[in-house]
Amino acid sequence: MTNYVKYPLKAIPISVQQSLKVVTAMPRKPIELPQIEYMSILDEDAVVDKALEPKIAEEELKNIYRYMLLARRTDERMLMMQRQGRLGTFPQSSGHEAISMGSCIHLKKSDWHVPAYRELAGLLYRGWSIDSTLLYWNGYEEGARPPEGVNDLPVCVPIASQLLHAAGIGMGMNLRGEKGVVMTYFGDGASSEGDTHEAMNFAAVYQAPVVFMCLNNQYAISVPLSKQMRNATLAQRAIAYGMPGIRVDGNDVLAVYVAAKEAVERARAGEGPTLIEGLTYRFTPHTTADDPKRYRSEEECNLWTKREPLNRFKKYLLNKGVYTEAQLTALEEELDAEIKAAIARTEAAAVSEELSNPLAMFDYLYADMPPYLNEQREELKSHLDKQKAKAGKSPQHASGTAR
Ligand SMILES: Cc1ncc(C[n+]2csc(CCOP(=O)(O)OP(=O)(O)O)c2C)c(N)n1
Ligand SMILES: [Mg+2]
Repeated sequence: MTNYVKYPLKAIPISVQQSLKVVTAMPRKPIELPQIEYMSILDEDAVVDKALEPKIAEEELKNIYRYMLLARRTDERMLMMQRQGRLGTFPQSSGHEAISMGSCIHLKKSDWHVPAYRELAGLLYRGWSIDSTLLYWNGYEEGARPPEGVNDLPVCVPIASQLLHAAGIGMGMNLRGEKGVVMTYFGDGASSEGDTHEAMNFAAVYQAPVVFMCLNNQYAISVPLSKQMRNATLAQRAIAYGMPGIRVDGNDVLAVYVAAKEAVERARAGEGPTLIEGLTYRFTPHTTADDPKRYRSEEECNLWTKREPLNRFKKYLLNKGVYTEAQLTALEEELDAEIKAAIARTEAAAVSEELSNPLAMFDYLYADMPPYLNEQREELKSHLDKQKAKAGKSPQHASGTAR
């Protein structure tokens, strides 16, 4: 009778067990693993590495700058509005424009753009109006409706959940035989969520055409990177999943552009997902409700603010002769006027009968509303009618009140 050694799942004959022993007695040697690169092309003084500089058509350079600037000016105006009580709490996108624009510029309309919540530049570029952003952060779900003609998902606040959607969309495309790319965004904090692991593993196993763009801004609210991970880079996790990974200077739009272009080309060619880590810094508070002075030094913040992406790219464009100072001033004025008009439109819309009617919250969920919701709707309606009769006018939201 063979002498079996019990192994958790099945019985292994002693002879096999012995051959395993032989394997463990073999010399130790390093296992060859891919290397992780760091790439930076335009340094913080706007000095460009000529050998790495990508050839980008002037129109495309202008487009990238336009949407980076539009996002920055909108973000700054939104902060003032929030402080004036005209906007709800929101997360600023300032400082993250290079990661957003350097990557989504490579997408076709039919590709999928799956953002988190600091990709304002990319959203505006994809055709989302400034109005939609203002509505969204004032609590109106109308601001989450994607524009016609693009495959975009709305802003995603539940951390890392969008990565599963992105992996699923990519796997679905493969099953349907569609050729497209999914570009999705997440933070360093999100990288600690189980969802991130599941999304990357599935995307790699099924060779889904997904580009995972990590905005490593070194903080998850008040938690610094050192309390999120022990590894030197986030990009190196790509090795574990079996996909290419790279760390780029996330404040250098040219480096993001090159890394994202390569990743998108691989995805289109059926070569699966890529992880790109953009190293950047959140020089603003986490949201307008946060006070970063409580957990980090002003010195650190000032150091990184000097490295921010917009000014660096502006200097590059001026040096290259793509713009003159006068043209840039004119562009700023043009964009500021766009923002001003959008604010006027949305503040008027917010008090319109259509958007300010609280009964709308019952209207779009069920084709046939369950009886208990019908009852609640009737109760609210009679309450509002009474209020209306009392005030002699229709009930309205106070401006700046989130729903
Ligand atoms: C599933 C989930 N858990 C917790 C939160 C609360 N939350 C909001 S932002 C945030 C930190 C996210 O940090 P990071 O991924 O680095 O993104 P950043 O805000 O720095 O861009 C947390 C924990 C949430 N929105 N969703
Ligand atoms: Mg972060």
